Amino acid sequence: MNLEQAVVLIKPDGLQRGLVGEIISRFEQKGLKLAAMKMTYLNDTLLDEWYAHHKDKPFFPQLKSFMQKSPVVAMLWEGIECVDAVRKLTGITKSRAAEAGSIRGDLGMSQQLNLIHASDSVAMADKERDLIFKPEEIFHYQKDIELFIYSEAERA
Ligand code: FUP
Repeated sequence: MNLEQAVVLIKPDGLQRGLVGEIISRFEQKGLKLAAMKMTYLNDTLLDEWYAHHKDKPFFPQLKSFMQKSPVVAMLWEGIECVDAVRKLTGITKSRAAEAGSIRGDLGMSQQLNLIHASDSVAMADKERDLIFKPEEIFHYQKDIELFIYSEAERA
């Protein structure tokens, strides 16, 4: 079983627009398992690490300032090939061009105010999980419904 975890942040625009419940529902309804969730402020040091690959881009200062406009809701979702599944639910970066049916495609118009962040690889997910969650904030529990979410072969 290729169990993965993916970090999702509901960004300040998602929180301010009252879309927290709607966004969580999308991941719940998909059949993913919630392993951690909290509200937090993202400080400068964390954002420099988080977006290290964007630090020389012209939009970086604005992106950082936007991400600090309010708290964010940080979540860790778990499932088989979860990173890819979460990215598909998220949609492409520019919300107004994102696929209908995706969170960004259904709920947003902006490229920067694009509602959520989603880990883009397993390696990034691991890095982001360690940056945002303490080990004791991550929960390991049985979810019996998984018998009806994955086949026996997939769960083996
Ligand atoms: P994504 O993985 O879809 O969140 O997108 P990227 O890693 O390419 O970009 C990270 C964030 O930078 C985006 F969510 C929004 C912001 N961004 C801009 O503000 N302007 C740009 O031109 C590109 C990205």
